[in-house]
Amino acid sequence: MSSRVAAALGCVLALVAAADAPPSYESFVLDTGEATSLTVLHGRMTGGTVEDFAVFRHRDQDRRMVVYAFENGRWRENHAADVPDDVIFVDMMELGGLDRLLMYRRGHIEWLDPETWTRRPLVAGSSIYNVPPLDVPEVQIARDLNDDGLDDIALPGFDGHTVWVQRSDGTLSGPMELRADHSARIGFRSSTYRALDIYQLDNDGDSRVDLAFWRPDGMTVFRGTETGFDTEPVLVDLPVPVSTDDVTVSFGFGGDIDETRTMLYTVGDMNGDGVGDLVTNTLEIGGLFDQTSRYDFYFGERRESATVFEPEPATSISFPGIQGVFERSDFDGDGAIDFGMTSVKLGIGKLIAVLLTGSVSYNMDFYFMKDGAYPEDPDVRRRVKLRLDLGSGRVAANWISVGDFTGDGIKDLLVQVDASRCDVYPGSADEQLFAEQPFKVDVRFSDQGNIRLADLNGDGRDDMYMAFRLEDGVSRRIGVALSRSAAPSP
Ligand SMILES: [Ca+2]
Ligand SMILES: [Ca+2]
Ligand SMILES: [Ca+2]
Ligand SMILES: [Ca+2]
Repeated sequence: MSSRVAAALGCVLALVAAADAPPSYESFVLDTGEATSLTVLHGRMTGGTVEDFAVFRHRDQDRRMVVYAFENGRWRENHAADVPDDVIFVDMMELGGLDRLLMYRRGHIEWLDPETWTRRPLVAGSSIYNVPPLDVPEVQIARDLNDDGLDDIALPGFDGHTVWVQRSDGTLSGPMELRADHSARIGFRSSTYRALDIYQLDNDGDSRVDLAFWRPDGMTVFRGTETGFDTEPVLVDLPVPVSTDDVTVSFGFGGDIDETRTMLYTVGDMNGDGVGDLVTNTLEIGGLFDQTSRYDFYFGERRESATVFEPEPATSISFPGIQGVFERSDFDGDGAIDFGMTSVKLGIGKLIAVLLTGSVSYNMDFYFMKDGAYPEDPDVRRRVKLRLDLGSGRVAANWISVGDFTGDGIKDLLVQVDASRCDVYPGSADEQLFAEQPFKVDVRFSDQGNIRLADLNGDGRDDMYMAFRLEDGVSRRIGVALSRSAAPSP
């Protein structure tokens, strides 16, 4: 073998090895001090190649913010300041190609200019949130309403939303008032207002996104226009009566707990035909160990520039127990939405097993839509264990999520094993959905927190972070696992 061929072969082998090497992550911990509450936003505010964290914390009467920037391979405090007394909530928005930290004070949306760390006015608008709370909450007002790839603003008010649409030059349109009845509702057992959810569908079939809001007798729909949204709504009937309130179920022995509740789960195109569909979620409770949860799909049909729904659902995802959606996306790329559900069946046997072993297993079920229907049984089922500390009653949750950790565009499954380890099952793009064997990622998290995914360093692979509490109950940390672009050479 000539040395040239050997060199080329070596090069090829190195490439193969690099492709097969498990993606590696580098772990960090940010010490965010003692706090009663922590709000964590991220965005590219200070420049550089990695997004910054904007962390807000409160303790007693103190509200502080710290911006952490990633410089020279480590995180450091770039800016720290008191949060002004009049700030009611915060959010992050991409505007004109830059990430801007929005701060809402009564009657005004402002943004924090990272050049001077002073607030600058953006737009004026009133909200149901009009008193600064003790903490600094995130309220998501920035989102892409018309699906053109640019963040817009929807500010919830008492009688609807005020909407600003971002134009292609990075400026905002004038305010549009989308008035919907019951746009604010009183939270159960609390006096906090909660804005109505915003649903997106193309109701009239002109290829523009329309915005829909639930009302007791149907939906209020605002038509998308060339410059924003028509403020004169149309009413759309729903095939079944649904509520949008959170289900609160109390289990009691001896009492009558037979109950059936149907809620609006979402509105949007599920089967990929371009027409919005309706999804409801029904929980039937026949007793303590007798629940059925079901998602019903009513496919929309377009008639005379309007969307109508058949009275009967076209397909359902049903489970004899409790189930909830943890992922909703098109896994196999055929245009129809697929579901990842967590499910658990309660029963005496299961409760005894919990007491004996201190752990309970639940299912991760994946349902693929094929020919306009979901299967009766899940296409793929994985079992995950949940550990319970029977002494403290605390649940050490295995966090599960779906993201792209390998950067190949196929979704991978993330399962948190414990505070220092996550398993990633690479997406296999076949009927197995995920590889049998995971690769391990060392993390510095807690086993009692939620892992958040975002591509912080912009390399096409999801990074992870988790805000958590230490054992003392007040010290807070943020664990970060950043994808490493190349495996370190041996
Ligand atoms: Ca937009
Ligand atoms: Ca559809
Ligand atoms: Ca699909
Ligand atoms: Ca990344």
